[in-house]
Amino acid sequence: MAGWKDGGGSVQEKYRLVVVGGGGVGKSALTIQFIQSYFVTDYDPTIEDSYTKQCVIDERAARLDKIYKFQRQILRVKDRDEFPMILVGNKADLDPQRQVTQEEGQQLARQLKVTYMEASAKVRMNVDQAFHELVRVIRKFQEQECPPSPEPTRKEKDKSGCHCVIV
Ligand SMILES: Nc1nc2c(ncn2[C@@H]2O[C@H](COP(=O)(O)OP(=O)(O)OP(=O)(O)O)[C@@H](O)[C@H]2O)c(=O)[nH]1
Ligand SMILES: [Mg+2]
Repeated sequence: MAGWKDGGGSVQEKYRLVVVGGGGVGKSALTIQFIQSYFVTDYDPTIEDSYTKQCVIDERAARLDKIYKFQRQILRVKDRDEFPMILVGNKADLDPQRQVTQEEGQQLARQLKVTYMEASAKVRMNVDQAFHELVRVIRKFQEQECPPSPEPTRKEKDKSGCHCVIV
């Protein structure tokens, strides 16, 4: 997280969120629904994308073992045993064609020690909530890691990192 001051003199927090998951699970659709509030029906596989959105939060599936691999890789790259993540099961509007039950999703999330949410980019269900929840998880993690000090050093301010949401 990096902090900067806007024109009004108040400090705004900046979070870098990453959406990872298998091809076609709806990572772009969820992100575009969150940022631009519309549903992309076409499937155009992403090579690389990034988006920016300002918002105020609280005033201030394919095979499951796919997911283990993502978490392991993120923890390895971050060189940590824990990192802020949530697990999101997208395409909840396609309930009759469900391949992963809610219970399986919840069980996996318990094993990964992360929050589980079901969402739908199509009907805009739990889209904002998923991204907002991730920011809350990051905030909690950062408070535990480094309780706020009155004057962070420049070096501390520059320690911005990525925080992940898994689909
Ligand atoms: N019914 C339904 N379709 C969805 C939903 N989210 C995405 N889709 C569709 O699924 C397809 C793939 O969505 P993308 O968002 O492009 O998938 P992606 O995870 O970004 O895929 P890659 O970039 O290849 O990794 C598109 O045709 C979307 O319209 C959803 O919540 N419900
Ligand atoms: Mg994509």
